[in-house]
Amino acid sequence: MSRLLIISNRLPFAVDKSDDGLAIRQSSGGLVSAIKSYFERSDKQADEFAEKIWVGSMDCSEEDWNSAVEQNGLSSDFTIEPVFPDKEVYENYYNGFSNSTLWPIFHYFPTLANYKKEYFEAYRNINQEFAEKVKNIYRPGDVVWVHDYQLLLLPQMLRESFPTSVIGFFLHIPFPSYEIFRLLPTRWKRALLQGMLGADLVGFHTHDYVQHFIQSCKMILQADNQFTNILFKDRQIKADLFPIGIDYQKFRDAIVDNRVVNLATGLEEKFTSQKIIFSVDRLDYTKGLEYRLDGYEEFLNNYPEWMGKVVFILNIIPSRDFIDAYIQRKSSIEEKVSTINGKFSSLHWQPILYRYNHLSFDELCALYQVGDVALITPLRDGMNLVAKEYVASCIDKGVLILSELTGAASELSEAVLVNPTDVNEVADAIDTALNMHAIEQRSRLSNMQRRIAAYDVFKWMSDFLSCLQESKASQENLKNNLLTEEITRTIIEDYITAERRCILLDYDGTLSPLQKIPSMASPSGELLQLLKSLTDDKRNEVVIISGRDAETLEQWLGSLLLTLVAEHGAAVKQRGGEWQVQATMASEWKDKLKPLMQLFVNRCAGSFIEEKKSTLAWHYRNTHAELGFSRSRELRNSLLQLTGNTPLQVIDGNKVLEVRLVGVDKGTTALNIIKNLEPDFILCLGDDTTDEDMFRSLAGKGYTIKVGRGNTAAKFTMSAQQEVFPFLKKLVRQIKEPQL
Ligand code: GDG
Repeated sequence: MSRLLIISNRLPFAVDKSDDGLAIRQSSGGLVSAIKSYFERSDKQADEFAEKIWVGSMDCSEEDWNSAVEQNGLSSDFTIEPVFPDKEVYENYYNGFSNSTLWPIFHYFPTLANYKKEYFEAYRNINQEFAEKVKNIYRPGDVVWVHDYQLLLLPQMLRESFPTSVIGFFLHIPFPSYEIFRLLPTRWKRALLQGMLGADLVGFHTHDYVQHFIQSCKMILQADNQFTNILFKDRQIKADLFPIGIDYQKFRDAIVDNRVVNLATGLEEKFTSQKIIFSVDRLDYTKGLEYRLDGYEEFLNNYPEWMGKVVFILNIIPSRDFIDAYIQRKSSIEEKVSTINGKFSSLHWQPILYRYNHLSFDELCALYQVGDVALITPLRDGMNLVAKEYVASCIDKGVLILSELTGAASELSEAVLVNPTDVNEVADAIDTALNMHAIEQRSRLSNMQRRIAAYDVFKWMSDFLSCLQESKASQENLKNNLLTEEITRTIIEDYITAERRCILLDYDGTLSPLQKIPSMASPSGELLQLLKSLTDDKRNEVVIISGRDAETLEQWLGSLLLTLVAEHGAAVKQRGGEWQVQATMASEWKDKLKPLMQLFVNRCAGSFIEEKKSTLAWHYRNTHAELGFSRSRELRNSLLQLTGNTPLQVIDGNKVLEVRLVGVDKGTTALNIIKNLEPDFILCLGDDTTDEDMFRSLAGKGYTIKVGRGNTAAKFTMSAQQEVFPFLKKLVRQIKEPQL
C-alpha cells in the first residue's frame, strides 16, 4: 500500500504562547477544511493509503513546537512533518512573493502587485526547503499532492529528484488569463509554469482556469497541447478541473446538533422581527467588502420599506493584517460601516452588526442556519466554500446572493448571481432575495443541495487522486509505445523474411522536417538516396502518401520508382505508371470557399492559403500561436456550416485546416493500395493528424509508427523526425548486408 503525502504551506495547527505556557490551536481556511475532513473520515476511501502524512510549515521554532506537543499531546489521523523556515526568509516568501505578488496577480489586482527580486528569491528558497524536507521522507510508491500558490515551484523540484514519482498539484485560487499572468517578469513566469508542470496532474476549480493555464503554457513555454494534455519536454501533463466540495454531511448533521440549535435559537430570538442578511469572509481586498457595503447602503436608500426590518451581520475574519493593502482596507471598511450605521440607525435599530473575529464552528453553523440571505460578493474567488456551506446548512429557507466572479458561480447557478461592482444590481438582488417566495427558495436550494451533496469533498479528493493515477498510467502507455531497439530488431526480422513489402511514408514532418513555407521542404540528396536504395529492392513497394499536390510530388520525387499519393488520395501514380485522378468534382466549391479563407488570411497575419487540385488548405503555422489557433476554430466553424450536406469534409491537420472530398483520406487510400498488393509486411510512418486515418485503418495489419509524441492510433511512436532516417537506413542495410 502506498502512502499519501499532502504538502501545503501551513499545517492545520498554530502554537500560541502565553504566560500559561504553549497551547496548540487548530487553524481554519478553505484548504485546511477540505483536507482535514478527508483525513478524519475513517472509511475505505481514505484508508486506501497505508499512511497519510501532512508536510507544512509551522510559525514557531522547532523547540516551541516540540514542547507544545509534549505539554498538550497531539492526536491526529495523520503523521505531521513540520518545516521550520527562517523567519525573515519566510516573511519575504509568504507576505512577500505569495501574498504581495502572486495573490494580487492571480486575483486580477495587478496594480497591487509588488515585483521585488528578493521576494522571488525567498520564494524559491522556501520551495527548496520544502523539497529537501520531502526528499528526506519520500519512499518509492508514495503519492505526492502539492497544494496551492505558495508552492508552485515545488513539483518540478521534486520531479528532478524523483523522475518517476507520482505528483499531483492543485491550485486553490484562480489561474488568471494569459494577459494578466504575462505581467510577471519573464524569468519568474517561466519558472512558475515549469514548476507546476513538474506534476503529472495539475488541478483547478473551473474550466476557465484550466484554459488560462494551458494558454499560458503555450504562449510562454511554447508547450503543445492535445485537449487538456500538455506536452512539455518529453512529458505529458494533464490539466483538469476539480471543483472543490465541502463535507456536506457535517453541515447537515449540525442542523440537529444541540449546541448549534441553541445558538441558532438565541440568534432568532434576538432578531425576531428582522430578516438576517450575513456574510463571512477573511479580510481581503478580493472579497469586495467595500462594494458590498455600498450595495447594502444603496439597498437601504432605494428600498426604505426594509428599514428596521433587516440586519446585516458582517463577519470579517482577521487575515494578513500585517500587509499594507490589508491594513488600509480594514480601516476603510470600518469607516463605511460607521457611516452607514450613523446614517440609517434609529434608537432601536442598527442596520449593520460588524464583527472582526473568528467564529467557532458551532457559531458559524448557527449563523448559516438562521441567515435568510447570504450576501457573498467577492471581486474574485477561486471557489468560495462559504457559499456551498451556507447552501448545505439551509433547512427550508434561504437565498444565496453570489458574485458571478467566484468559481462557485459555475456550479451554483440557482443563486441570485450579481456583478459585485454593480451596487444597484446588488441592492436589487437583496430586495429580490428578501421577497422571494418560500416555494422558489426551496426549489433553488434543493437543486444546489443535490449537486453539492453529490460532489462533496470526499468525491473531490478521490476524483483527483484517481485521475492522478490515470494520468500516470497514460504517461506510461506513451512510454511503452516508444520504438525501442528491441522492437526495431523485430521489425527488421520480419522485413528480412517478407516476400512482398509495402512501406507507406508520409512526406512533411516524416521524411522532411516541417518548414515555415511548404515549398521549402524539397527533398535533400540524402533523402533521395535513401528512397532510391529502398526501391532498389524489388520486394519493396514504397508509397509516398501525402497531402501535397501531384505537381509537387512529381517534380520532387517523380524520377524514382515510387508509388505517389497526392492530396491524401485524390490522385495516385502507381509505381512506373501515370497519374490517375481518383475523385472528381467540379471545382466551383473552391471559388465559394476561397473568399472566406482569404478573410482569415487578412485577419491573421502569417497565415496563407494553399490551393491544390482537390483540396483547399489554410495554413497557420507561422502565425501568433494563440491567435492562429483561435482563428482556426472560427474558420472551422464557418467552413463546417458552409459544407454541411455537401460531399466535402473539413479536416484538422498539423497547424492547417483542409477542405476536401469525403472519403478521400489516407486511411481509405492505404487500404486500397494494400488490397491490390497483398503484402506480407506493412510498415507505415506519419506524424500528422491526417496520418491517424492510416494508422486506424492499418491497425492489426502491420507496423504503424507515429513520428513525435502525443496520443495516437499508431502502434509505436518515435520521439522526433530526426530518428526517421537512421531507422529507414537500418532497413536499407539489409538489402546489401543482411544482418540484425
Ligand atoms: C481558498 C481560496 C477556495 C472561515 N472563517 C472561519 C471559518 N472559515 C472556514 C469556512 C470555509 C473556509 O474557512 C473559507 O473558505 P473560502 O473558500 O471561503 O476561502 P479561502 O480561505 O480564501 O480559500 C478559495 C478555497 O481555498 C478552497 O479551495 O474556495 O477561493 O481563496 O470552509 O467555513 N471556520 C470557522 N471559523 C471562522 O471564523 N470555524
